[in-house]
Amino acid sequence: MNLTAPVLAGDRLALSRLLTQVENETAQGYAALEELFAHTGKAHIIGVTGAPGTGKSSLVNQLARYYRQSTDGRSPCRVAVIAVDPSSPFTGGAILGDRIRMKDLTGDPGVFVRSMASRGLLGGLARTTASMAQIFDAAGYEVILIETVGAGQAEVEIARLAHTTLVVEAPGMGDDIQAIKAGILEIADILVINKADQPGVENSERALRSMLDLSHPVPHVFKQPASGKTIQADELRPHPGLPEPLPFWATPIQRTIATQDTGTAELAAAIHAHLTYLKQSGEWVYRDRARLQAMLDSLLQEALIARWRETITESHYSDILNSLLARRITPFEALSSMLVDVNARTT
Ligand SMILES: Nc1nc2c(ncn2[C@@H]2O[C@H](COP(=O)(O)OP(=O)(O)OP(=O)(O)O)[C@@H](O)[C@H]2O)c(=O)[nH]1
Ligand SMILES: [Mg+2]
Repeated sequence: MNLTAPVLAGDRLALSRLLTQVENETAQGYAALEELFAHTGKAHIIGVTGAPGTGKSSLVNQLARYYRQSTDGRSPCRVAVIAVDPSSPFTGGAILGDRIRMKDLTGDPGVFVRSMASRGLLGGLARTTASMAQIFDAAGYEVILIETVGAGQAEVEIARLAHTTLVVEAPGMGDDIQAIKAGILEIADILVINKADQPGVENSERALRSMLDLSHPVPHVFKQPASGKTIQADELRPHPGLPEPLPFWATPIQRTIATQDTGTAELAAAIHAHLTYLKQSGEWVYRDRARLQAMLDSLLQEALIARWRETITESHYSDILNSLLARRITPFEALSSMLVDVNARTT
């Protein structure tokens, strides 16, 4: 059954089924992603990451509620939430907890909450999350909130998918340097100190601010691996008539108390300011391009490796591995002999 038409028409059951197909990497799921691709590129993808228990789900709940209200003359947005649970052994109960934390949102037809456990995912967390975000985007959800725990490689990859990344801290969560050690500050567009009702807020803010002062904004440069040419951000500016891009985005620190809905509007304002920055500076287009390039490169890599593996027998491959193991040849010698094999076959 083709699910793309009902998904585009706003059918929630079809959407739910399609998300499952994509999660299971079925052929129908892939086909639907292809069909929906032209409808993507509109949603504002917001990543919410941080250490366990800092209040990410509570915050996502408040933000979603905020976007559902029509304040400041804006009409309510349709909001999708993807809650990713990458470290199941430690946060086994997280998904159940999220259901409770986000119960305010159930029953609202303009909100769709989807939890995803990484266990058993075939294609990797980042890719599945990206595909799900694409579906929500095509289905007309203007805001997509993605919650991830921790600071691992998966979170950094998911942050790359987001237009705006919130890193959530809480006062007194042991060492504030924890997050910084993991390099998570580098991915933050907005730093949130949640649980601002608890002691130690000033200390956390001071520590974070001094870390921010130490970091320097980096100019945006994209590499084109194929040609080896580097594209300067300037060459990609979408409209020559746009105002000069702001030199950089200065990461703000926002305090919130998610359990009391304090600071939500201010946080939403900071998110909106970041969106405006992305659009006006042309960075929106750069990030879209970088994201699509990463997707294309990984597809290319997989396809080329698969094609190459077809040209070489398992026994030949293991002979070469054995020669490597015995130090009879070097890795580069192995590589060139294998590539010679391919060339001999294709010419
Ligand atoms: N005092 C206080 N408690 C909060 C605040 N925000 C969240 N909490 C509580 O902190 C606990 C964890 O909140 P969650 O929203 O589940 O945190 P999380 O970061 O999503 O947790 P994981 O997904 O398990 O990493 C819950 O008991 C919340 O009620 C806050 O601003 N102040
Ligand atoms: Mg959570």
